[in-house]
Amino acid sequence: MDTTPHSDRSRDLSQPLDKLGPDETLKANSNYLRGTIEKSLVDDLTASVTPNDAKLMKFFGIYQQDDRDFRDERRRQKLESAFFFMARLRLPGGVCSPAQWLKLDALARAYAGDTLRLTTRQTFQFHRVMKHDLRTVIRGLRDVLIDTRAACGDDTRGVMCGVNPLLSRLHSEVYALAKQASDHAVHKTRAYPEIWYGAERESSDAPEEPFYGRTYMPRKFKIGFAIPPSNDIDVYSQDLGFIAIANRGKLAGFNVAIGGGLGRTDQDPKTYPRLADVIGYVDAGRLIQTIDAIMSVQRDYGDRVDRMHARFKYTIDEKGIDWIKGEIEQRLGFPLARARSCTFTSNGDLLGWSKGEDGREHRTLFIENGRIANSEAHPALDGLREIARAHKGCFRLTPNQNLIIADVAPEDRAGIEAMIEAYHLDQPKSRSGLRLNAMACVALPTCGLAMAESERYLPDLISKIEVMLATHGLTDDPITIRMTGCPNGCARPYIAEIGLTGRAPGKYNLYLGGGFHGQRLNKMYLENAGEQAILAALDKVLEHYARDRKKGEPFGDFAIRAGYVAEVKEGRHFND
Ligand code: SRM
Ligand code: SF4
Repeated sequence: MDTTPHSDRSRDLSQPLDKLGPDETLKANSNYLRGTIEKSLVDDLTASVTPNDAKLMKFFGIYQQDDRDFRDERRRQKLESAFFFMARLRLPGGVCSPAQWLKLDALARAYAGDTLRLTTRQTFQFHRVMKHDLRTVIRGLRDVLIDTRAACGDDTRGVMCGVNPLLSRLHSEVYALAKQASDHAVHKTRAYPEIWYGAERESSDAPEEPFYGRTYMPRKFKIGFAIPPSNDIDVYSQDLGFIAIANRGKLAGFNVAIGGGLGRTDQDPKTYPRLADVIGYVDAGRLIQTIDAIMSVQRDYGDRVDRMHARFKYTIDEKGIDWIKGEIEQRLGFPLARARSCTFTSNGDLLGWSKGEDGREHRTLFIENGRIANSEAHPALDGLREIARAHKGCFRLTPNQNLIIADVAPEDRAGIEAMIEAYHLDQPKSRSGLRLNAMACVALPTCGLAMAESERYLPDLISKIEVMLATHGLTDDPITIRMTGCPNGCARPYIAEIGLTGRAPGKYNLYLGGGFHGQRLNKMYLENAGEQAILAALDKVLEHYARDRKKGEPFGDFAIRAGYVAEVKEGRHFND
C-alpha cells in the first residue's frame, strides 16, 4: 500500500485531533484498536463491553447487540439488556470451501443460535454469540483460514465480486484480484492476533498501520468488482467499484466508478443515497496502485468532524468530481484512460443450474433473505451440511443473499440435486418473480438501528402482493423489491424497482422507479405508509403496468414513463 510514513496525514491536511469528531480521538488513542477490549472480554460482571470497546470491536467485525424483543421487558424488570454479539466474516467475493462451510455450520450450532445469515455483501454473520464465546468462535474461524478483520469499522469492509457462473475464466481472474484487494487493503494492526488468538505482543519497530495511520479511514469504505453483463454487486453503490472489461474472454482491466453509497439518515437532508460516477479505465496490472490512490484521497480529505457526512460520496460532492479525479491521477502518476463501453442487463441472480464455459456446473439456490436455519418444512441448515459433506467444488454467496453450490462436475450434478430435493432446499413454494428478486435486511430483533421490521415481515408482505400479481398476470415477472428496517439502506433498497424503508413500527416509505440493472436510484412515492396504503398503491401501479407496458419494459422504467415518479437524473443523487 501507500507506505508514506504515517504521521496521520489526514490531520496534516485538515485540523488538529481535538477539533475532530470524538471517534477520531477514540481511534487515535486506542493503540491501533486495542483499547481495553481484552479487559472487557473477561469482565464477568456484565455480558457487554464498554461503549468505547464496542466501537473498536467493529473494526474486528464484531457488533454488540441486544435482543430488542425483550428490551422493554428487561428494562421493566430493571435487568441489563440481553446482550450478545454479531460476528461478520471477511470473505472476499463470498467464496468458501466445503470444509469452511462445515466449520461455520458447527460454530453456528454451538454458539450462534443454530443459524447462519448470508448478507447483502456476500458473507456470513453469526448472531447471538455470547461475550465469553467470542474468542472460541474467532479461533474456530482461524482453523479454516477465515477471519473477521475489517468486516465492520472505518476501513475497507468486505470486498465484493460478481458471481457470474457462466463466465468461468473471467470470474476466477476477477475473484483472485478481489481477494488480493481485500488482503491488501485490510487493516494490519497486530491487535487482532493478540486479542483474538492470544498471540504474544510483538516488540517491533515496523509501523502497525503503514497506510491507515492511527485514525484509519473517516468512515467505512466499500469496494466491489462487477463482471458484466451482471451487475449483481450493484457496482454503482460502492465507494469504489471496478467493472471488469474483458478482451476475448480474458480480463484486460477495469472501468473505475467512485462515490456510490446508499446510507441516509431519517429527516436529515444533508445525507442522501448517491450512485457512483465512472471516472475512467485502468489496466488490471495497476489495480492495487489504483485502490491505494483512491482510498488515500478519501483518507486524507474525508470529513473527520461529522460522521454523518464522512462517506466518500460527500467528499466527492464537496470537492467536485473533476478535482477528485485530478487528485487521484496525481497520486497515481498517470491519467486514467477513457472508460470502455460495457453493458449490464440485471442486478439479480441467475437461479437454478447453469453451466460455465469450462463445463463445470453451478446451482444457485434461492435463500429467502439469506437466512439459513432449520424448520420442519425446510431443514436448510441440515441440508446444506449434507451437501457440504459431499460437495467437491466450492460455495459462492451471492450479493442478493442467495447461495451457489459452485463448481460441480457434471457427473455429480444428480447427487447434489437429490439432496436439494430431499431437504426441500428449493423453498418457498410460492416462487413469484417478485419473491425471487427480493431482499430484506436483518432489522429486528438484533439490529440496534431498526425502526421497523424487515426480514421477519417482507415474506408475508410479498405473499399479499403475489395475490395481485396473479390477478394481473405478473407472477413470473422479475420485479425487484427490497426492504430495510430503517433508511440506512442495507438491502440496497434505493436501487430497487420497489423499495421500502422503515420509518416506525408498521410504517415505511415506498420508493418506485429504480433501474433494473442498478443504473438508477428510485424516488419516493409514499411517505410513512402502512400496509394497506402500500398494497393499494402497488395494486394500482401493477395493474397499469400489466395493461400498458411496452414489450420488455422493466417495472421501474414503466413507473417513470407512466408518471408515478420522476426520474432521478445522473450527477448528484437525491431520491426524495
Ligand atoms: Fe448495513 C449498519 C446490517 C449491508 C448501510 N448494517 C448496519 C448494522 C451493523 C447496524 C449497526 O450499525 O448497529 C446492521 C447489523 C444488523 C444485524 O443485526 O445483523 C447492518 N448491512 C447489514 C447487513 C447484514 C444487511 C443484510 O441483511 O444483509 C449487510 C452486511 C453486509 C456485509 O456483509 O458487510 C449490510 N449496509 C449494507 C449495505 C449494502 C452494501 O454495502 O452493499 C449498505 C448500503 C450501502 C452503503 O454503505 O452506503 C449498508 N449499514 C449501512 C449504514 C449506513 C451507512 C451510511 O453511509 O450512512 C449503517 C449505519 C452506519 O454505518 O452508521 C449500517
Ligand atoms: Fe439495521 Fe437499518 Fe441496516 Fe436494516 S437497514 S440492518 S434496520 S441498519
